[in-house]
Amino acid sequence: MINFNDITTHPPPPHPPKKRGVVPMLQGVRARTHTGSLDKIDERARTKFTCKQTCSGSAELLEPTMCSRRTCVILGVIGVLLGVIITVAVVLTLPLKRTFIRRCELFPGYDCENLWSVFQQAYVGKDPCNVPMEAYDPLIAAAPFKPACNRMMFWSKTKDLVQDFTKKRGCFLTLEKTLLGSVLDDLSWCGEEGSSETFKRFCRRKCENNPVGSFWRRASAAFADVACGDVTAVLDGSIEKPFDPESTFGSIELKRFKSPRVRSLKIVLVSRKKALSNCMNTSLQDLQRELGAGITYSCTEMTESQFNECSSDPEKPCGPCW
Ligand code: CXR
Repeated sequence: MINFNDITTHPPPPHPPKKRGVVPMLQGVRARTHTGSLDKIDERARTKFTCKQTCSGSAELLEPTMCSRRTCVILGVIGVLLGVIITVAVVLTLPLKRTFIRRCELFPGYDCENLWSVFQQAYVGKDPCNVPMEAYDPLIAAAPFKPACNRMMFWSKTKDLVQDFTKKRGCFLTLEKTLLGSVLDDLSWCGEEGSSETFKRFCRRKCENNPVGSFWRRASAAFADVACGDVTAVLDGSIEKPFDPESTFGSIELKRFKSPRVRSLKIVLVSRKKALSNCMNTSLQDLQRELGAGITYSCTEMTESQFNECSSDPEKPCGPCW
Protein backbone atom coordinates (compact mmCIF):
# COMPACT_ATOMS: atom_id res chain seq x y z
CA MET A 1 0.00 0.00 0.00
CA ILE A 2 1.15 3.23 -0.72
CA ASN A 3 0.79 5.80 1.99
CA PHE A 4 0.35 8.99 0.19
CA ASN A 5 1.25 10.91 3.33
CA ASP A 6 4.74 9.44 3.11
CA ILE A 7 5.28 10.88 -0.30
CA THR A 8 7.33 14.03 -0.03
CA THR A 9 7.27 16.43 -2.85
CA HIS A 10 10.56 17.90 -3.79
CA PRO A 11 10.45 21.31 -5.42
CA PRO A 12 12.31 21.37 -8.70
CA PRO A 13 15.90 22.47 -8.32
CA PRO A 14 16.03 26.30 -8.43
CA HIS A 15 16.97 27.69 -11.82
CA PRO A 16 19.19 30.72 -11.77
CA PRO A 17 17.03 33.75 -12.72
CA LYS A 18 17.18 34.12 -16.47
CA LYS A 19 18.67 37.32 -17.78
CA ARG A 20 16.62 38.65 -20.65
CA GLY A 21 18.25 38.07 -23.99
CA VAL A 22 21.55 36.67 -22.78
CA VAL A 23 23.62 35.53 -25.73
CA PRO A 24 23.96 31.74 -25.81
CA MET A 25 27.66 32.18 -26.24
CA LEU A 26 27.79 34.25 -23.04
CA GLN A 27 25.75 31.65 -21.20
CA GLY A 28 28.58 29.36 -22.10
CA VAL A 29 30.95 31.93 -20.77
CA ARG A 30 29.04 32.02 -17.45
CA ALA A 31 29.05 28.25 -17.20
CA ARG A 32 32.73 28.18 -17.64
CA THR A 33 33.06 31.01 -15.13
CA HIS A 34 31.48 28.71 -12.57
CA THR A 35 34.07 26.14 -13.31
CA GLY A 36 36.79 28.68 -12.82
CA SER A 37 37.79 29.23 -16.47
CA LEU A 38 37.02 32.99 -16.56
CA ASP A 39 40.26 33.74 -18.34
CA LYS A 40 39.15 31.69 -21.32
CA ILE A 41 36.16 33.85 -22.21
CA ASP A 42 35.43 33.52 -25.88
CA GLU A 43 36.99 36.59 -27.47
CA ARG A 44 34.16 36.89 -30.03
CA ALA A 45 31.57 36.99 -27.26
CA ARG A 46 33.56 39.70 -25.50
CA THR A 47 33.64 41.77 -28.70
CA LYS A 48 29.88 41.52 -29.13
CA PHE A 49 29.28 42.39 -25.50
CA THR A 50 31.43 45.49 -25.75
CA CYS A 51 29.72 46.54 -28.96
CA LYS A 52 26.25 46.22 -27.43
CA GLN A 53 27.39 48.39 -24.57
CA THR A 54 28.67 51.01 -27.00
CA CYS A 55 25.60 50.99 -29.23
CA SER A 56 22.86 51.03 -26.63
CA GLY A 57 24.71 52.53 -23.74
CA SER A 58 23.49 49.62 -21.55
CA ALA A 59 25.20 46.44 -20.56
CA GLU A 60 21.88 44.86 -19.48
CA LEU A 61 20.34 44.23 -22.87
CA LEU A 62 22.60 41.65 -24.28
CA GLU A 63 21.22 40.29 -27.54
CA PRO A 64 22.64 38.57 -30.55
CA THR A 65 23.59 41.44 -32.81
CA MET A 66 25.35 41.98 -36.09
CA CYS A 67 26.72 45.26 -34.79
CA SER A 68 30.43 45.77 -34.68
CA ARG A 69 32.36 48.86 -33.69
CA ARG A 70 32.97 49.68 -37.38
CA THR A 71 29.28 49.34 -38.24
CA CYS A 72 28.43 51.66 -35.36
CA VAL A 73 30.85 54.29 -36.62
CA ILE A 74 29.63 54.03 -40.23
CA LEU A 75 25.97 54.26 -39.17
CA GLY A 76 26.81 57.23 -36.97
CA VAL A 77 28.60 59.06 -39.80
CA ILE A 78 25.73 58.37 -42.24
CA GLY A 79 23.24 59.65 -39.66
CA VAL A 80 25.21 62.84 -39.09
CA LEU A 81 25.62 63.41 -42.86
CA LEU A 82 21.89 62.89 -43.46
CA GLY A 83 21.11 65.32 -40.66
CA VAL A 84 23.43 67.94 -42.14
CA ILE A 85 22.00 67.53 -45.67
CA ILE A 86 18.39 67.80 -44.44
CA THR A 87 19.17 70.83 -42.28
CA VAL A 88 20.97 72.60 -45.15
CA ALA A 89 18.05 71.89 -47.51
CA VAL A 90 15.52 73.17 -44.97
CA VAL A 91 17.49 76.29 -44.10
CA LEU A 92 18.40 77.15 -47.69
CA THR A 93 15.22 76.44 -49.61
CA LEU A 94 12.14 75.83 -47.57
CA PRO A 95 11.87 79.15 -45.80
CA LEU A 96 11.81 81.03 -49.15
CA LYS A 97 9.16 78.71 -50.57
CA ARG A 98 7.20 78.85 -47.35
CA THR A 99 7.24 82.67 -47.37
CA PHE A 100 6.27 82.73 -51.05
CA ILE A 101 3.34 80.32 -50.56
CA ARG A 102 2.17 81.91 -47.30
CA ARG A 103 2.07 85.39 -48.86
CA CYS A 104 0.54 84.05 -52.08
CA GLU A 105 -2.32 82.37 -50.23
CA LEU A 106 -3.50 85.79 -49.05
CA PHE A 107 -4.62 86.32 -52.66
CA PRO A 108 -7.58 84.05 -53.39
CA GLY A 109 -7.98 82.29 -56.70
CA TYR A 110 -4.33 81.52 -57.52
CA ASP A 111 -2.54 78.18 -57.72
CA CYS A 112 0.38 79.13 -55.46
CA GLU A 113 2.29 75.84 -55.86
CA ASN A 114 2.20 76.30 -59.63
CA LEU A 115 3.31 79.95 -59.34
CA TRP A 116 6.25 78.82 -57.17
CA SER A 117 7.31 76.29 -59.77
CA VAL A 118 6.97 78.83 -62.64
CA PHE A 119 8.98 81.30 -60.55
CA GLN A 120 11.75 78.77 -59.91
CA GLN A 121 12.08 77.99 -63.61
CA ALA A 122 13.34 81.55 -64.15
CA TYR A 123 16.61 81.09 -62.23
CA VAL A 124 17.10 77.50 -60.96
CA GLY A 125 20.13 75.77 -62.48
CA LYS A 126 21.30 79.03 -64.07
CA ASP A 127 24.39 81.17 -63.66
CA PRO A 128 23.17 83.87 -61.20
CA CYS A 129 24.67 86.58 -63.45
CA ASN A 130 22.81 85.36 -66.49
CA VAL A 131 19.12 85.62 -65.61
CA PRO A 132 17.63 88.23 -67.96
CA MET A 133 14.34 90.05 -67.31
CA GLU A 134 12.65 87.88 -69.94
CA ALA A 135 13.22 84.80 -67.77
CA TYR A 136 10.27 86.01 -65.70
CA ASP A 137 7.86 86.35 -68.67
CA PRO A 138 6.09 83.06 -67.83
CA LEU A 139 5.65 84.17 -64.21
CA ILE A 140 4.13 87.51 -65.25
CA ALA A 141 1.87 85.66 -67.68
CA ALA A 142 0.76 83.29 -64.90
CA ALA A 143 -0.29 86.18 -62.59
CA PRO A 144 -0.82 89.25 -64.79
CA PHE A 145 -1.19 92.70 -63.20
CA LYS A 146 -4.65 94.22 -63.24
CA PRO A 147 -5.04 97.94 -63.94
CA ALA A 148 -6.13 100.11 -61.01
CA CYS A 149 -6.86 103.46 -62.67
CA ASN A 150 -6.07 106.62 -60.63
CA ARG A 151 -4.72 104.54 -57.74
CA MET A 152 -1.33 103.37 -58.97
CA MET A 153 1.65 104.58 -57.00
CA PHE A 154 5.31 104.40 -58.05
CA TRP A 155 8.40 105.45 -56.10
CA SER A 156 12.15 105.84 -56.21
CA LYS A 157 14.42 105.95 -53.13
CA THR A 158 11.34 106.29 -50.92
CA LYS A 159 10.31 102.68 -50.36
CA ASP A 160 10.10 103.02 -46.56
CA LEU A 161 7.92 106.16 -46.73
CA VAL A 162 5.63 104.69 -49.35
CA GLN A 163 5.27 101.38 -47.55
CA ASP A 164 4.17 103.11 -44.34
CA PHE A 165 1.83 105.25 -46.37
CA THR A 166 0.12 102.42 -48.24
CA LYS A 167 -0.25 100.39 -45.05
CA LYS A 168 -2.48 103.14 -43.64
CA ARG A 169 -4.02 104.39 -46.84
CA GLY A 170 -5.22 101.29 -48.60
CA CYS A 171 -6.55 103.05 -51.68
CA PHE A 172 -3.17 103.38 -53.45
CA LEU A 173 -1.70 100.37 -55.17
CA THR A 174 2.07 99.84 -55.33
CA LEU A 175 3.82 96.93 -57.02
CA GLU A 176 4.68 95.49 -53.60
CA LYS A 177 0.98 95.21 -52.79
CA THR A 178 0.19 93.09 -55.84
CA LEU A 179 0.47 89.31 -55.70
CA LEU A 180 3.86 89.03 -57.44
CA GLY A 181 5.31 92.09 -55.75
CA SER A 182 4.24 90.98 -52.30
CA VAL A 183 5.40 87.35 -52.49
CA LEU A 184 8.97 88.45 -53.29
CA ASP A 185 9.17 91.76 -51.44
CA ASP A 186 12.42 92.11 -49.45
CA LEU A 187 13.55 88.61 -50.41
CA SER A 188 16.75 87.46 -52.05
CA TRP A 189 17.15 84.35 -54.19
CA CYS A 190 19.36 82.73 -56.79
CA GLY A 191 20.25 79.38 -58.34
CA GLU A 192 23.50 77.82 -59.43
CA GLU A 193 24.58 76.06 -62.59
CA GLY A 194 24.18 72.30 -62.24
CA SER A 195 22.01 72.59 -59.13
CA SER A 196 18.26 72.28 -58.66
CA GLU A 197 18.35 74.27 -55.42
CA THR A 198 17.10 77.74 -54.57
CA PHE A 199 19.58 79.70 -52.47
CA LYS A 200 18.55 82.72 -50.50
CA ARG A 201 21.90 83.75 -49.10
CA PHE A 202 25.18 84.83 -50.65
CA CYS A 203 23.46 85.69 -53.93
CA ARG A 204 25.58 88.07 -56.00
CA ARG A 205 23.81 91.32 -56.81
CA LYS A 206 26.70 93.16 -58.50
CA CYS A 207 26.03 91.93 -62.04
CA GLU A 208 23.11 93.39 -63.98
CA ASN A 209 21.30 90.18 -64.84
CA ASN A 210 21.03 88.86 -61.30
CA PRO A 211 17.76 87.04 -60.49
CA VAL A 212 16.46 89.65 -58.02
CA GLY A 213 17.23 92.77 -60.08
CA SER A 214 15.85 91.16 -63.24
CA PHE A 215 12.65 90.22 -61.45
CA TRP A 216 12.03 93.78 -60.23
CA ARG A 217 12.79 95.22 -63.65
CA ARG A 218 10.43 92.76 -65.35
CA ALA A 219 7.68 93.16 -62.75
CA SER A 220 8.05 96.98 -62.79
CA ALA A 221 7.70 97.00 -66.59
CA ALA A 222 4.54 94.89 -66.46
CA PHE A 223 3.07 96.95 -63.61
CA ALA A 224 3.74 100.23 -65.48
CA ASP A 225 2.24 98.76 -68.66
CA VAL A 226 -1.17 98.61 -66.98
CA ALA A 227 -0.94 102.11 -65.42
CA CYS A 228 -3.96 104.23 -66.25
CA GLY A 229 -5.64 107.52 -65.36
CA ASP A 230 -3.82 109.74 -62.84
CA VAL A 231 -0.57 108.13 -61.74
CA THR A 232 1.39 109.14 -58.61
CA ALA A 233 5.17 108.83 -58.08
CA VAL A 234 6.79 109.57 -54.72
CA LEU A 235 10.37 110.86 -54.96
CA ASP A 236 12.91 111.84 -52.31
CA GLY A 237 13.28 115.60 -51.73
CA SER A 238 16.16 115.04 -49.28
CA ILE A 239 18.62 114.19 -52.02
CA GLU A 240 20.08 116.49 -54.63
CA LYS A 241 18.84 114.49 -57.59
CA PRO A 242 15.38 113.11 -56.83
CA PHE A 243 14.94 111.76 -60.35
CA ASP A 244 17.55 109.21 -61.39
CA PRO A 245 17.20 108.18 -65.05
CA GLU A 246 19.14 104.99 -64.23
CA SER A 247 16.70 103.87 -61.54
CA THR A 248 13.92 101.36 -62.23
CA PHE A 249 11.42 104.18 -62.06
CA GLY A 250 13.40 106.35 -64.50
CA SER A 251 14.62 103.71 -66.92
CA ILE A 252 11.60 101.40 -67.03
CA GLU A 253 8.37 102.61 -65.46
CA LEU A 254 8.31 106.21 -66.66
CA LYS A 255 9.00 105.11 -70.22
CA ARG A 256 6.00 102.82 -70.23
CA PHE A 257 3.37 105.38 -69.26
CA LYS A 258 1.41 105.96 -72.44
CA SER A 259 -1.24 108.55 -73.32
CA PRO A 260 -4.23 108.44 -73.51
CA ARG A 261 -4.24 105.44 -71.17
CA VAL A 262 -2.28 107.51 -68.62
CA ARG A 263 -3.80 110.98 -68.20
CA SER A 264 -1.40 112.59 -65.73
CA LEU A 265 1.73 111.99 -63.65
CA LYS A 266 1.75 113.56 -60.21
CA ILE A 267 5.17 113.79 -58.57
CA VAL A 268 5.09 113.99 -54.77
CA LEU A 269 8.48 115.23 -53.58
CA VAL A 270 8.79 114.28 -49.92
CA SER A 271 11.64 115.73 -47.86
CA ARG A 272 12.67 113.91 -44.72
CA LYS A 273 14.70 116.04 -42.21
CA LYS A 274 16.14 118.58 -44.60
CA ALA A 275 14.90 119.44 -48.09
CA LEU A 276 17.77 119.36 -50.58
CA SER A 277 15.66 119.70 -53.70
CA ASN A 278 12.36 121.20 -54.80
CA CYS A 279 10.03 120.90 -57.78
CA MET A 280 12.34 123.20 -59.81
CA ASN A 281 15.17 120.65 -59.60
CA THR A 282 16.91 120.04 -62.92
CA SER A 283 16.50 116.28 -62.61
CA LEU A 284 12.74 116.83 -62.55
CA GLN A 285 13.02 118.85 -65.74
CA ASP A 286 14.75 115.84 -67.26
CA LEU A 287 11.86 113.71 -66.05
CA GLN A 288 9.35 115.95 -67.85
CA ARG A 289 11.31 115.60 -71.06
CA GLU A 290 11.18 111.80 -70.72
CA LEU A 291 7.44 111.79 -70.09
CA GLY A 292 5.35 110.63 -73.01
CA ALA A 293 3.48 113.26 -75.05
CA GLY A 294 -0.08 113.99 -73.95
CA ILE A 295 0.50 113.16 -70.26
CA THR A 296 -0.03 116.10 -67.88
CA TYR A 297 2.75 116.68 -65.36
CA SER A 298 2.46 118.18 -61.85
CA CYS A 299 4.74 118.30 -58.81
CA THR A 300 3.97 118.86 -55.11
CA GLU A 301 6.55 119.40 -52.33
CA MET A 302 5.77 117.92 -48.92
CA THR A 303 7.51 117.34 -45.63
CA GLU A 304 7.54 113.82 -44.25
CA SER A 305 5.01 114.78 -41.55
CA GLN A 306 2.61 116.31 -44.09
CA PHE A 307 2.91 113.12 -46.11
CA ASN A 308 2.21 111.01 -43.01
CA GLU A 309 -0.74 113.19 -42.00
CA CYS A 310 -2.23 112.50 -45.35
CA SER A 311 -1.87 108.77 -44.86
CA SER A 312 -3.21 108.81 -41.31
CA ASP A 313 -6.72 109.75 -42.43
CA PRO A 314 -8.15 106.57 -43.90
CA GLU A 315 -11.50 108.33 -44.44
CA LYS A 316 -10.08 110.68 -47.06
CA PRO A 317 -10.75 109.40 -50.54
CA CYS A 318 -7.73 108.52 -52.64
CA GLY A 319 -5.97 111.57 -54.00
CA PRO A 320 -6.92 114.92 -52.39
CA CYS A 321 -3.62 115.16 -50.47
CA TRP A 322 -1.81 116.44 -53.55
O1 CXR B 1 13.60 103.62 -58.76
P1 CXR B 1 13.97 102.30 -58.17
O2 CXR B 1 14.06 102.43 -56.65
O3 CXR B 1 15.14 101.64 -58.80
O4 CXR B 1 12.71 101.33 -58.31
C1 CXR B 1 11.49 101.62 -57.73
C2 CXR B 1 10.33 101.32 -58.65
C3 CXR B 1 9.05 101.33 -57.84
O5 CXR B 1 8.14 102.23 -58.42
C4 CXR B 1 8.57 99.91 -57.83
O6 CXR B 1 7.40 99.78 -58.61
O7 CXR B 1 10.48 100.03 -59.20
C5 CXR B 1 9.65 99.08 -58.53
N1 CXR B 1 10.54 98.30 -57.63
C6 CXR B 1 10.06 97.59 -56.53
N2 CXR B 1 8.90 97.46 -56.26
C7 CXR B 1 11.05 97.04 -55.67
N3 CXR B 1 10.97 96.38 -54.50
C8 CXR B 1 12.22 96.16 -54.10
C9 CXR B 1 11.86 98.33 -57.92
N4 CXR B 1 12.78 97.82 -57.13
C10 CXR B 1 12.38 97.20 -56.00
N5 CXR B 1 13.06 96.65 -54.99
C11 CXR B 1 14.51 96.66 -54.83
O8 CXR B 1 14.85 98.02 -54.52
C12 CXR B 1 15.25 96.29 -56.08
O9 CXR B 1 16.04 95.18 -55.80
C13 CXR B 1 16.10 97.47 -56.43
C14 CXR B 1 15.84 98.53 -55.40
C15 CXR B 1 15.34 99.76 -56.11
O10 CXR B 1 15.35 100.81 -55.27
P2 CXR B 1 15.26 102.35 -55.73
O11 CXR B 1 14.88 103.14 -54.51
O12 CXR B 1 16.49 102.80 -56.45
O13 CXR B 1 17.48 97.15 -56.34
